[in-house]
Amino acid sequence: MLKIYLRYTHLDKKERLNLCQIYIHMKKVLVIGAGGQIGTELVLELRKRFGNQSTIASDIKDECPKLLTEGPFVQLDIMDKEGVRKFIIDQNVTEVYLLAALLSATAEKNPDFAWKLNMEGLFTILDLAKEGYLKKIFWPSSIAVFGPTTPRERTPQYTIMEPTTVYGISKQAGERWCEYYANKHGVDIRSIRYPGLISYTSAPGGGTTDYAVDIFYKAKNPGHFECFLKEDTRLPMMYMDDAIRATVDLMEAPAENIKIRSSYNLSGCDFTPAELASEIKKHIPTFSIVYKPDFRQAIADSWPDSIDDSHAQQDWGWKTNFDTEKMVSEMLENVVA
Ligand code: NAD
Ligand code: AKB
Repeated sequence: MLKIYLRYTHLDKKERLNLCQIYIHMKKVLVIGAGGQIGTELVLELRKRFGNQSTIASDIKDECPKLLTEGPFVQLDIMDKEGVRKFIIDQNVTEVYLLAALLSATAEKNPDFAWKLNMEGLFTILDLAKEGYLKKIFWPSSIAVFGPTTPRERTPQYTIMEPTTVYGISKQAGERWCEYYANKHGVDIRSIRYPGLISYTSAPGGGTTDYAVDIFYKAKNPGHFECFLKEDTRLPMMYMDDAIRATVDLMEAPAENIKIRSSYNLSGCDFTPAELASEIKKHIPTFSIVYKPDFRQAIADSWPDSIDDSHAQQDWGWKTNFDTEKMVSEMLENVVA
């Protein structure tokens, strides 16, 4: 330990102590799908907390995202079961964050492939944990597990779940399998039902909530936005800072606190396109918006308006930091259009 402390003199004291922590716990994290909207920011946060070498970023894309070049990157296809197994076992990976998936809008265009990608990768990782190769897994679910028969307002953790999209069906099935592996095989799986995530570091990858990111770029340039949802479509949303903090906090919480092994409801803020536009207009008074709903409207109509996340609050101390107003200010400050 002293060797580590004395060798890395270019690091400050906190970073050296972090490195020692890694050594003690032999934490080796693999993020699969690291080149996407969540992965990019998640890898940066994991490396900030546990050191650059602690976290291997991986993606089917062969090029390491520019922001992630400070630490290891490997090209991995989650559908290549044997390749993924070999890498995890050979590299002594201890934790996996499995992010690779097709999101709601893209999945509707290619349902067979979406089902395959969203489910097969999960089994590969669950089985590695069952066999004792992994200590912990993070796998994200979504508000898409809910459907038109779910209570829309402050949707409870336990409620009717009849999703109507292939994406939602894959997330609901995934949740059931996660809980099954936890109960039957003692797998330490942790999961969050993310709402629509809003960020400026990496573009969103084909979801129904993507309008709430694109609107900021168009508000800055050209100052006009054509929205693919109706003006009064309320959806649960969350600023990426909150989502990343929640994810790492959940993964670092003591195992006995994690009472839910399917997936936790999580709430940030909620708004309609019209409300978001009016908040943006406070900063850019000339901003204009028109509404031209497309096939994504039906998906949005099947999802909740807002989420009750009291279980996450009770079990591992979750609390949101960003309301709509604060999120809009941060986005407009940081988006480069
Ligand atoms: P994204 O589409 O931005 O990123 C997914 C990444 O996975 C991409 O970089 C892609 O290249 C990679 N990938 C695709 N196929 C792969 C394969 N076969 N092997 C390895 N990598 C592959 O998605 P995201 O928004 O970052 O979402 C990550 C996870 O979080 C998904 O499971 C998604 O369902 C879930 N989620 C996201 C949101 C959101 O608003 N972003 C909300 C709820 C749930
Ligand atoms: C999507 O719109 O598909 C995602 C999600 C809420 O899961 N952002």
